[in-house]
Amino acid sequence: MAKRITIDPISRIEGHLRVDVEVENGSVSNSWASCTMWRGIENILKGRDPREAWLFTQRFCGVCTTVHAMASVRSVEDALKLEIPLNAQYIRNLILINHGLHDHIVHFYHLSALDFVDIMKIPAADPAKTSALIEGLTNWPGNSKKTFAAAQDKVKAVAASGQLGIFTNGYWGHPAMKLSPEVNLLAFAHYIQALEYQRKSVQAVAILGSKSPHIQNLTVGGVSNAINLDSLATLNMDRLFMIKKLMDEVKPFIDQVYLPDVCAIAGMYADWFNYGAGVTNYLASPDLPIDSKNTKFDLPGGYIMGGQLSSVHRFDGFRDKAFVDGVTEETKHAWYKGETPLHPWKGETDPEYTDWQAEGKYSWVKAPRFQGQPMQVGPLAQILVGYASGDPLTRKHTDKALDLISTVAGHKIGVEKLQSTMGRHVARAIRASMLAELGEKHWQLLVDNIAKGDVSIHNNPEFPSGEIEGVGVHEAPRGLLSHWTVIKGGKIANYQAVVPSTWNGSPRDAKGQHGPYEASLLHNPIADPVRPLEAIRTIHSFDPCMACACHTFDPEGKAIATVKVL
Ligand code: NFE
Ligand code: MG
Repeated sequence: MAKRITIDPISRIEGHLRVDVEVENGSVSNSWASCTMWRGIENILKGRDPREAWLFTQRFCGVCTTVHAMASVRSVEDALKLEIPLNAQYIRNLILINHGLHDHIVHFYHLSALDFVDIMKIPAADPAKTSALIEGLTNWPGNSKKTFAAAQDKVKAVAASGQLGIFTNGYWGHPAMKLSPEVNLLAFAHYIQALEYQRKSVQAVAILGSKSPHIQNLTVGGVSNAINLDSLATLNMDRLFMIKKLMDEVKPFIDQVYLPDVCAIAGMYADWFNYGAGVTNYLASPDLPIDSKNTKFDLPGGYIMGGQLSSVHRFDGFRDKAFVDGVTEETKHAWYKGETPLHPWKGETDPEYTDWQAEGKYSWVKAPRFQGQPMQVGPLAQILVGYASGDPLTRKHTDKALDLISTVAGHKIGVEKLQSTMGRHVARAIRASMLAELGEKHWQLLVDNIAKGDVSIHNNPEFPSGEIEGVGVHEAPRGLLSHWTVIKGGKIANYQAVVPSTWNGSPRDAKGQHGPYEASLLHNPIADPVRPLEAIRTIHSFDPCMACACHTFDPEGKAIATVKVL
């Protein structure tokens, strides 16, 4: 007899996610992912000026605000066929890179590492042994015995107080926790250091974007960062070097701490390369354009169906025909009206709440499909598309990571193994190391372009009286983001956001096909149904953001909590 476990809310994510799993013989046999809130910002946009849509859309989320600003201006620019000055492309790219770095660091250390790291084992660690473990492997100054002893003292003080604060409700002592006290201490010391480094990346975003979250510097047509090297009030060498300094500090953290930590933990938990593959269709967008017309990119995009890396299709730009023609959203199992799959330009946002129904409607997330199939998006999709299509930067960083994981695991872990719960963590760390390298490149591109005397930052949009359609895509930290806009007489006639967590957190479609979260939970082991740590590991590996996914609040404010976790 299957036992139903409801986990509501899933915490250490953004927004409100409920997951139900049925467990039979210690393994998940059925699953549902449900987003329990809704806002309807897409409806608020109707009738508004397309030049201000980005200010609204970045309020979809409190985490990836910039990405919705970027996708929004790109959608309007696409409709207008507007070229973007090089300086504006590079400034935008630097924002996206630094935002991505902040996001990936936070996701690993603060939102998911404690699924694998048992901090309650730390008091038993020997800080000298922790330091000896990695001696000679990196030059990172934060790996001394003294640093580890200080981190251990923090944990001891918290434990002695009897009040675990933010560490209450963790699954400490769970049988699926496997690390030695020394490795737990290493990861926790880096958890504390990571707080400092994620902040540096946000600072770089804020210098260019005027603030973060919710940047202020975009325009439809470019950016508003006036460039004048002789002025104190504009983007000048002083500001540019502030950004460079921050990136120069974060890159070693990525290369010497984040990536090695993920690879070490992955090698020690190598069994997690065998669970959580779920939907093995992958979709990613090209990004970091390096020309004004958006035809050349530093990050590759495309799609892979059925896990067949040999059959990768690359997208040739933001508006690849296969992509634009292939996307629909459906609502058979989502709390919206309508049964027919709709292309986003024809999309509707018409709520119809029914309560949670296992066979009926059960989520505020729509079900996006590509060529009728559920698709997994995120760093894993991007790394697999890049690797399979021979992108040199992706290959370089991926091979380095796989070597390290294989050494720790004691057996070879190939690229195909990344199709798993652990693979999503590894892919995110690989992507971060690529972004850190590309940050240096795009900073130099910007400085060199300004040095040529080019200070152009904006091309003026002009709206025709007829109807035009645009799509704005961005490879956000959680994967492919697309904003679809229809403009009539200079006003927004329709607006739909198809967001990374909508793809991954999708409910079943009309054919009954599970979305990626749901599919990835199937066959996961569950050692203890009262403490379903393994289900949490798999869900967290996607880095869910339900605020983005449903763009909201349950009008009923209904709590159905059965299990709560850290
Ligand atoms: Ni709210 Fe987001 C990212 C976007 S995920 S975090 O990345 O877009 O749905
Ligand atoms: Mg939407």
